[in-house]
Amino acid sequence: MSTPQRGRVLLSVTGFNPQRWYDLLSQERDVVLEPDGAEDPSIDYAVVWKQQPGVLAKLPNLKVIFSIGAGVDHIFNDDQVPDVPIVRVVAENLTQYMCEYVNWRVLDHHRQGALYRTQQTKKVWHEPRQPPANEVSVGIMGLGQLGTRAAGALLALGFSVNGWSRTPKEIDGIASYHGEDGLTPFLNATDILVVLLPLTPATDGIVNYGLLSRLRQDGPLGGPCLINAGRGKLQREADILRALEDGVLKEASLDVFESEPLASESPLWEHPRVFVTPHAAATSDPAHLAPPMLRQMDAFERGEPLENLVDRKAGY
Ligand code: NDP
Ligand code: OXD
Repeated sequence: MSTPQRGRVLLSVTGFNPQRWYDLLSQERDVVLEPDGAEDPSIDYAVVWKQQPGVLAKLPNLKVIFSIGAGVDHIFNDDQVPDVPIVRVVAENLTQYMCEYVNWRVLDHHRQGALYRTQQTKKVWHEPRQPPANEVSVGIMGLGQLGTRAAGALLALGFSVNGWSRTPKEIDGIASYHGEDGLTPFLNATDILVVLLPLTPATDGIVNYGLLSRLRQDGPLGGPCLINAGRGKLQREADILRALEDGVLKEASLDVFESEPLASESPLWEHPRVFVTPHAAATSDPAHLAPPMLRQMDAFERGEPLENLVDRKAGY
C-alpha cells in the first residue's frame, strides 16, 4: 500500500531571513523557498510573511495559507490572495510576550518612569504624588487573544480595566464596550490606552487626534498615555506628536509605526515623552510557531478542521 503524499509548502517571506523557518518546516515537509515566477501546481500550503504580491495567485492547488504572525494585514497587501482558508498565529509564547510588554509599559507610565529618567539626568531628588493603581483606568482596544490576557494581568495588579471590541464581551472584572457607540464612553473612561487591534479597513488610522482628545483629560496621572503594540498604520504619528505638544496626551509607548523601520529623521525617536521599541513587543519565535503549523497540516490531511482561522470579511 502506498503512503499518501504529504503536501508541499511554499515559504514566502520578505523583511527577514527565513532560514530558521525553512530548517524547522523542512524537517517534516518538502519546502520551496522562492518560486521562479511560473505557476507551481505542486504547492499545497503557503507559509507567509509579507509575501511578494501575486505569488500566491500562481499556486493553483493551494489549500491553506499560514500567516507567520498573529496579524494578517501583511497578507492582504496583495490583492490577489486566493480564496482558501487563512490560519493565523495564536501561541502561548507570543501571548506571554505581549502580556509582559503591555504590563511593563503600563507600569512605566503609571509609576512615572519618563519623569524619573529626566530627573536622574539632572540629579533631581523629588518624589511626585503617586496615585494607587485602582485610581487608574487602563483601556484596551482589542479584547482578543492578546488583549484579554494583558487585561487579566493588569486586573491582578489592581488597575481598573476597560475593553473595547467589535462584538460585545462579558469578561469578569472588565468594563466592556463595543462598536462605534461604545467608543466615546470607553475613551472618556480611560487614562492609559493600550491598542491591540488588528489593522483592517475599519481600524486604519483610528488612533488619530480626535480619538486621543476623547481620552480622560483630568485623570490621576495628569494626562492620558498611549501604548500601541497593534500595528503602526492604526496610528497617525503627526496627530500623536500634536497631541503630545498641546497636552492632549502626556506620554506614549510605541512598538509599531506607520512605516517600519522608523525613519531616523522621525521626531518620535528623540521625544522625551515617547518610548520607542522596534516592533519587538511579542517576537514570533519559529521554534514555538512552526511545530503547531506542521501539526495543523497533518490534521488537515486527516480531514480535521483548521484552528485559528481568519474571518476574511472582518479582515482579521
Ligand atoms: P484577535 O483577533 O484575537 O483580537 C482582535 C481584537 O480586536 C478583537 O477583540 C476584535 O473584536 C477587536 N477588533 C477588531 N476589529 C475591530 C473593530 N473594527 N472595532 C473594534 N474592535 C475590533 O487578535 P490578537 O489579540 O491575537 O492580536 C491583535 C493584533 O496584535 C494583531 O492583529 C497584530 O496586528 C498585533 N500584534 C502585534 C505584535 C507586536 O509584536 N507588536 C505581535 C503580535 C500581534 P472581537 O473580539 O469583537 O472580534
Ligand atoms: C504579529 C507580529 O502579527 O509579529 O504576530 O506583529
